[in-house]
Amino acid sequence: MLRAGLIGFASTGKTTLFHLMTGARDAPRTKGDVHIGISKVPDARLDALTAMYNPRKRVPATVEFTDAAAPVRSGAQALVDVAGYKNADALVHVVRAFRSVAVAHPSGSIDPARDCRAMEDELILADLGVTERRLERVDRDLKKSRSPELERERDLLHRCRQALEAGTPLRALQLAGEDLKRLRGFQLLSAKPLLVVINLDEADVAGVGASVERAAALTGLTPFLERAATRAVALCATIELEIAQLEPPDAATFLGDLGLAESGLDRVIRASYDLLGYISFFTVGEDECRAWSIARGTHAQAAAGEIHTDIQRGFIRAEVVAYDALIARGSMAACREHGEVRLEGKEYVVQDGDIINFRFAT
Ligand SMILES: Nc1nc2c(ncn2[C@@H]2O[C@H](COP(=O)(O)OP(=O)(O)OP(=O)(O)O)[C@@H](O)[C@H]2O)c(=O)[nH]1
Ligand SMILES: [Mg+2]
Repeated sequence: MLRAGLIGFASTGKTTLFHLMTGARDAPRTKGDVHIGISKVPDARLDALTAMYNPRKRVPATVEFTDAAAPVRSGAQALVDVAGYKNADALVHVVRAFRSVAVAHPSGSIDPARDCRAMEDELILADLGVTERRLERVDRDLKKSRSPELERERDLLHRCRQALEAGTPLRALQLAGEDLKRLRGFQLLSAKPLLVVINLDEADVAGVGASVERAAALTGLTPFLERAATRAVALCATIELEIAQLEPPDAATFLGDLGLAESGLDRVIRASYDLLGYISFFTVGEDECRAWSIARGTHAQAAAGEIHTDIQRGFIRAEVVAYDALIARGSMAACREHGEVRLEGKEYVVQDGDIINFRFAT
């Protein structure tokens, strides 16, 4: 499951977006609280597979969202120790571009570019603190006993500190292999892929549509968004929330009137998947049709581990058929007849849309 933490200054629309994404309809959240909700990933392919198998259960992939009230003074520092942020795969920065005079802006004016830079500084500052503390600990440990792993960790921490001091978020560091894994282990906020959600004004939605370029130009965010590992989605959270409460045909009409092909929920989820390089594979049967999310490039055996560690451990083979082939042939049996069900080993790189039956020994 993909985990995303919503961040942003006070009253930018984080909780509104949280409601949109998770469908949570409960009482207003109290300040200082952290809330976690689950969003079901909309997936037309899972719909088609469900229609084919008519299973007892349809289980979509899920994204877990964490929403905390904006830390008023302590900034991102307050998020450093919150599990939902520390463990997040990505951060979603909700930036206020809506103008409503009814909602006060803590900085007194609407300026999305300023807020994006300020949030970046907050993340960097918070990471600098964590990096310093970690470095002190590693140095202390190294005095007691030398180990090559600790030395590599220290070198990487030095690199992180250098980048942070220069005002560079760690997600912009070009790391690979073990260092990338180590960096993830540090759980630093600026190292996480960042999705910027531009919370548009109601009056701007029709002109912008789903175009991030137009939204960025309108809100002065173009230079900021040209950075690496940063993607954006433009939507108006309050309008999207209204639309989400309509019956599907009405919702489609409303979206169409605004020049939108997809709901805000769909766009935020898809952008998150793209940002993280996540893909889906499916397991099918009469009992259950289910979508699973994995990072692009994941091998079959590791993908099996998403389902159950026993399947990963006892992995023998993966029976794989491409989604398009299954839909074109109309059934698994027809795919088998035409030799379209492949037997793959543990090193097979799972492709987006693969339908997999894992064979394993218990
Ligand atoms: N006009 C307008 N108002 C919005 C929009 N999104 C949110 N708001 C309003 O702004 C106020 C704050 O929204 P929230 O979603 O609670 O913001 P938040 O970021 O969770 O705020 P904190 O948790 O207090 O930091 C509410 O009154 C929302 O109705 C929007 O797109 N347009
Ligand atoms: Mg809130």
